[in-house]
Amino acid sequence: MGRSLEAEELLKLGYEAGLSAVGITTADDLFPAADVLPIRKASGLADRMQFTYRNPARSSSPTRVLETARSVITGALNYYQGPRADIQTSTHAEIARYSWEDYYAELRLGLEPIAEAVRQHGGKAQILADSNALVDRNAAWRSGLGWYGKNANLIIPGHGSWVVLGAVVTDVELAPTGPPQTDQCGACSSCVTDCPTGAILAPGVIDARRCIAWLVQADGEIPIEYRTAVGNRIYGCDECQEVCPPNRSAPVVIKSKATHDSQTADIVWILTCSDEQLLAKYGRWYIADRNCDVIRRTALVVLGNTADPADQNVQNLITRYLQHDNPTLRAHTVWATKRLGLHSFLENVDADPDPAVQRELRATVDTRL
Ligand code: B12
Repeated sequence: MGRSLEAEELLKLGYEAGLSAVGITTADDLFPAADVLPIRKASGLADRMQFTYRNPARSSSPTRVLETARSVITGALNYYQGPRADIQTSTHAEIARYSWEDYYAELRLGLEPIAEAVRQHGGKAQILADSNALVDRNAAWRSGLGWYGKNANLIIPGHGSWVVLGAVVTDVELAPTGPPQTDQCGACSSCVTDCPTGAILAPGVIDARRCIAWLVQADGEIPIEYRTAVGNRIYGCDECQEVCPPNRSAPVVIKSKATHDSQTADIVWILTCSDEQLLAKYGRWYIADRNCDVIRRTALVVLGNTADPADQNVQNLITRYLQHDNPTLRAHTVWATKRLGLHSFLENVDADPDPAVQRELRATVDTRL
């Protein structure tokens, strides 16, 4: 190994490669995540989520990523793009900002020169971007990049929480940055009061069973009591971030410009395309078991919440999905049909043998119009 690698050089490389914030922490186990993950799992707040919950001890330990790890270099990439494009039709749905484009690819490009410099000095380096190997917010928080907002997001001074987070785990010992930032939300609790489903139970505590970001990606049924709140969201939910004051003044630093087609999804297309077409377009999304019916189910909820019931395309979709092979889709279509006030379409499905569909037929639904 040549001369020793300085922390400052690595931070500089990260900034030069486009990262919005770069920091360093030790490879010690991550707290509070190591304590909090098992508690959230045991209390049910994690619902059926796997991710970092699959093996909390592993996801809280940088030395499980690299046995000889001594340091973790953390990086944040601001993906904010300013005001959203207008939703152009009643069958277009909103995609959360972090999924407009592949920001994890860009984040990785920012982390690569750091990993490369470590390797050139004879060290080992492992890049984590869009991985469940570590609790990213905890590593970034401990390296001083930002503070935990009441919405649990890491808020980075000057950038807000519109960032994706990643890391380089290395066996090189580096001077940590920091200290961890203390709360700067103060008395503001806009995210808590404006969450459409009341999913923020206490500062930093999200109940995944109510969080729309999880409800729209979890498989199975979207609980009936939250379907109206899903609104026009097909993937992710930005509400607790849109109302966050530091986020409203976030700078636009990313060079790319997401098109209308990247910011919104056409529900009619989603409900008529093949699995192959859907995965070709939205394969970057987390889709459990690559089961496209999960996305179609959410699309049916959006249809009920936003579409024009007089639209022939919408009526055709209702007719078609009331006869779908998948009972979960039929059940959600019954809900959408009632929500659109198209009750007469349900006359022929009274005898549906599926218990979930029967439950939906009996349920009371507020008609939208
Ligand atoms: C599972 C997961 C989810 C789940 C659960 C979210 C959650 N809150 O845990 C779901 C699917 C709901 C989700 C949603 C979103 N996610 Co997500 N998700 C993850 C993932 C894979 C693991 C997170 C995790 O381990 N959570 C475990 C729990 C225990 O952690 P926590 O809720 O953050 O809890 C912390 C706080 O409670 C804090 N804490 C402890 N005590 C106290 C006390 C106080 C007073 C406070 C304020 C905090 C606090 O410490 C805890 C441990 O770190 C990470 C990627 C990764 N590998 O880390 C991305 C990640 C957290 N998600 C991210 C994003 C962008 C989102 C969404 C914004 C996407 C969207 N627009 O829909 C939403 C935001 C929802 C929210 N408000 O949290 C980013 C967050 C970036 C940031 N600035 O924080 C990450 C880091 C992905 C990435 N690498 O960029 N996500």
